[in-house]
Amino acid sequence: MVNRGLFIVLEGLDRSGKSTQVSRLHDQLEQDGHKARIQKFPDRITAIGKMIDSYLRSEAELDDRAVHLLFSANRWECCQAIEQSLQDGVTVIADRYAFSGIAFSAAKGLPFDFCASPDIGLPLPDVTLYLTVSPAAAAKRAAYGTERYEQVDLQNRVREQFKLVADKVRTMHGPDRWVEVDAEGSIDQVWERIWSQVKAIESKKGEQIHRLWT
Ligand code: T5A
Ligand code: NA
Repeated sequence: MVNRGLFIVLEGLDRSGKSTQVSRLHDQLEQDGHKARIQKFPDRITAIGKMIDSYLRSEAELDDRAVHLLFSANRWECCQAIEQSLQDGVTVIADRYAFSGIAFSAAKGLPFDFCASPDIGLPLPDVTLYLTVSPAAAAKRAAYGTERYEQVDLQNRVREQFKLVADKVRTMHGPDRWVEVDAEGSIDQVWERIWSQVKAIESKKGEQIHRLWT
């Protein structure tokens, strides 16, 4: 029987360097002979993803709760494929996941428990690497674009909500499921920190997949 793949999530504020590191991790794993694939959330390709995309680009208006549920539905529609990949021995690297779902919607003012509940039962990542950058360092990177949530005051509220999300993950699933990674410094420096964390979870390939928030 093949070992299952690992389920690794990268989270962080906008511009923390997630996508850069996700693709680097993917390339390194393949170079080392592992099977790996990237799953971006939101997945803007599906019918639900297209609605989310037009909302984020401010081409459509949606009720806060409705769009929150769309982000969650977007994860549920990808969840079978994720589990299949893991069973087939493919490591899945997710660029954001349910944790962004809570942090952004709660930062807009929705109740935290409401934000967490639609994702109950999704596959639990083996580890979530939370990339931390100070607001000042993030602002020095490529300027925020025009997407809906790319504003400094909202990002500061999102950062506060991510602290509560981290507490919930550590309390319910154990401290090793949520790891903060200092994302300041060069891309190479951040990469070294990420790679050492990924190497530390190899043994989880023998464990069964758990369920989020259960
Ligand atoms: N959202 C998402 C919800 O509200 N609910 C949900 O459930 C989910 C899943 C879109 C929005 O959706 C919200 C959150 C978001 O606001 P997205 O598509 O992931 O989410 O957002 P993107 O705009 O694609 O990605 P980010 O803006 O978050 O950027 P990344 O991926 O963190 O950063 P990256 O790698 O693209 O890098 C940004 C810039 O910085 C440079 C890069 O070259 C690039 O120019 N950079 C560095 N510069 C200096 N030093 C380093 N170490 C650097 N690393 C990267
Ligand atoms: Na990104």
